[in-house]
Amino acid sequence: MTNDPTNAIRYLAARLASAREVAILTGAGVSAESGIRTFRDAADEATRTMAGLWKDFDPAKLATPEAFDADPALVTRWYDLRRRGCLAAIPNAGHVALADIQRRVEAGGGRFTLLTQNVDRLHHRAGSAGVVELHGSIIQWRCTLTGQKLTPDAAEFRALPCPSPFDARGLLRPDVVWFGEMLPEAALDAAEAAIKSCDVFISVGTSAQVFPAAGFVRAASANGAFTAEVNREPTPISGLVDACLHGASGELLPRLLAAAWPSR
Ligand code: BV8
Repeated sequence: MTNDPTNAIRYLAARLASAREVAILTGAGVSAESGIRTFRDAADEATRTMAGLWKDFDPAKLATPEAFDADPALVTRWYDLRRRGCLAAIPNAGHVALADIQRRVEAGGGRFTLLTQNVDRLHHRAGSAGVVELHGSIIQWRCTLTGQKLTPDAAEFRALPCPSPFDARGLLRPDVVWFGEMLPEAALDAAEAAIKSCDVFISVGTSAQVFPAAGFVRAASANGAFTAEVNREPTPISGLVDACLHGASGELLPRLLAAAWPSR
């Protein structure tokens, strides 16, 4: 395992350029440079807008079915604030580099899977294709009774909680996976397939604390994949991976792309 970003970039780039199948897992850190608050970092200038709500509440407590049942208005308000922040955010250089890496791998006949824990859909807007949303999407909401989905416009919700247009007895909830809820089966199947067959697995911008996603690197490594981490600070998987790039993904991912595919 190497720690120096420059050497590690060269080391990982060589693997990436010759990979048959690449799987990349992303977390909230990838969207931090787009001004979207991460879950476990201290509030900083870029995300001051949301610090108010975050300052007083523990996301892990609000991101649960129990919190919604207990106070649907508060949870709806928190998610609607985050939703509008995500809609206003712009994909950053890290998102764009990941979309470019996918195009390069696929142009060379390789397979590429992007697994994201993020719910902001910035990967989609940056041009990534076939994104696997492990924890759903905050842009889409669904009826608590019928499960029917809709995408609200960018305006603030007028009523808190929001009545469901599909069934007057229901409410609208964000189409995300809360703690204690199962991940979508199709997403888990896609993750399992990628982890089994990839020869390069990269974890980007995640504290590797939320399962089952936090276990993916270990599983990929056990299946023989070359594993790497791109993260601002060390995490519980830093000692496990073959290459560690510590720094901002918005800076490191474009460097990795350029090193793997020097501009032709
Ligand atoms: C499940 C959607 C089976 C909502 C999220 C008790 C009962 C039930 C389950 C459990 C339980 N105890 C434990 C569990 C399992 C639980 C879990 O893992 N808990 C943890 C806290 C221990 N998991 C679940 O419940 C999952 N479901 O297991 O189902 C089951 C069912 C019933 C009973 C038993 C089992 C569901 C998990 C999904 C939860 N939903 N999000 C929402 O968004 O509000 S999770 C949430 O955390 C986000 O998705 C987020 O992405 C994810 C992980 O966090 P990170 O992405 O890693 O973000 P974080 O802030 O932590 O870290 C950011 C990192 O980026 C940092 O390291 C930072 O240094 C770095 N960084 C910052 N800036 C940059 C950067 N890196 C690079 N560049 C930068 N610029």
